[in-house]
Amino acid sequence: MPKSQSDIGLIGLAVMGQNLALNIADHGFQISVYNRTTEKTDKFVAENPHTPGGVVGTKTLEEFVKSLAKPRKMIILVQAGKATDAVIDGLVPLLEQGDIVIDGGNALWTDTIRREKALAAKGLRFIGSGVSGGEEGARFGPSLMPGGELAAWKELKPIWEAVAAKVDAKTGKPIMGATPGHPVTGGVPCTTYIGANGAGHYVKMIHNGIEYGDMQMICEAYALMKGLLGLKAAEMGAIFTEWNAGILDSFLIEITADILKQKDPVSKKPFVDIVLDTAGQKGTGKWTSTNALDMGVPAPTIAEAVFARCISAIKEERVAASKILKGPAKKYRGSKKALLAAIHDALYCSKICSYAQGFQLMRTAQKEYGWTLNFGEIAQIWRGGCIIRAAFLQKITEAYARNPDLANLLLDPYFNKTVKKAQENWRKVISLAAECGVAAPTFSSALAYYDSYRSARLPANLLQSQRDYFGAHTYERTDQPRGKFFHLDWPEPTRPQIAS
Ligand code: 2AM
Repeated sequence: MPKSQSDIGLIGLAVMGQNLALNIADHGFQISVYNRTTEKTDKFVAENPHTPGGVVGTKTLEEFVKSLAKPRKMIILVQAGKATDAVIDGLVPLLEQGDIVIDGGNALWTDTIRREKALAAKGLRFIGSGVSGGEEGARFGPSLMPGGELAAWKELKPIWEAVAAKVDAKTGKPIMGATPGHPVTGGVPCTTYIGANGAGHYVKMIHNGIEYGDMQMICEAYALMKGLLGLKAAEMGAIFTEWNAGILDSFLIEITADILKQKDPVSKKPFVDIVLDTAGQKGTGKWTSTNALDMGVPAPTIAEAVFARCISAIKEERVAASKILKGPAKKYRGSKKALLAAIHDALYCSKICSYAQGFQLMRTAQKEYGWTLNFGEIAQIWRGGCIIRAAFLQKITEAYARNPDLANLLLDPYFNKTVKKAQENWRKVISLAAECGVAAPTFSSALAYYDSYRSARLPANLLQSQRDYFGAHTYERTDQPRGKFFHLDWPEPTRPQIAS
């Protein structure tokens, strides 16, 4: 028997919206759905008549709003940006004080801050929730990163905790095996209150930046195996499967193993070998990198991952350049086993640096935006459901449990020890990559980050001298307290005379 009013509503029935709606209904919540194009709503409702909670189709926003129990809760899952604003503008006149609008799209966090403020002024509550895990995650358990008013979150919490991915309380590993109508129950939900206004969408953006890094780092491991050892796709697939049983155990390593073993159904060649080497992007990695530049926080590895996609995109130019620009002829002739172990370690060390950068960004952003982020919990809710889910995140949670004010992940005893032990291998890989002409931008940038971060003295003394020389930008002295600025009266530059 359907309830007279639904527990929650959802606007936007593209694949993510449909899957999240079905996930919610599978947990016994009645959900009203609305889509701008009504045919999509009708089709969706007709195709899903037996969900445990029930799906109620509505044809107008008025009908949609009226169908919801108060205080109304409604999720918007439309394209980020203008479409989200258009839907909010349509909803606002129909809502009442205390109603809760939840944006589950990939919104820019500053948009979420703006929207939360505008709705709060009207007595409405707004939650910006990151939803990660792609279509599969939305259907059977995503990682959910909600930000907004705490009281509003408490109203949403039972639904968000029910539909989120679950991890085993003891091992921290994702609990899999959900099927339509039979969701996973029990376990620890991969959602927690992140913070006020845009905090959830900010943390989702950082998740995506880290995801860019993880993906590119795996690609570099692949490029090195191929370029230095000449391995074939299937062989590399087997190596990734092996790696997935260790500390690199993660969704991205697992799918990489599957991909490398996959044959192209048309040519019967390894699937990866027929895929064109140009990568697209939707912008969240760029947002992360732009934000790093804006805040002055070093996140070079994440930015390199974005640039790696950019350079991949100029395929024709690269093909032309490949005929003109020559690299070294040197080949690797050492032990295959030793090099594979070294690539493994280089990948793990680079990954640690990339995550260190992501967490540094969040650490600075919380000061900038007045949030109090719980880094251990953030790592915890990324253990299941999302694209970067990995055993390694447990190590991050443990690091922040040891020290919630940890300045940098690298300083945690576990990560410090790991990098100390593995760095010889990491350096060997970077040298070989350079000597043999295999590009490894994120591996190399991560090592430069590590070496810079552990340097008590960088060459910026010379840089600041240059600035003082040409622009009187002043400098601080090593023999004086910080914050005291000096300027040297430099001799007139003796520029070479240009012959007239
Ligand atoms: P549609 O099916 O009517 O195109 C992803 O594109 C989802 O966002 C779709 O459900 C789409 O609805 C919806 N959408 C895109 N722009 C929209 C807008 N301006 N107003 C309402 N929904 C929109």
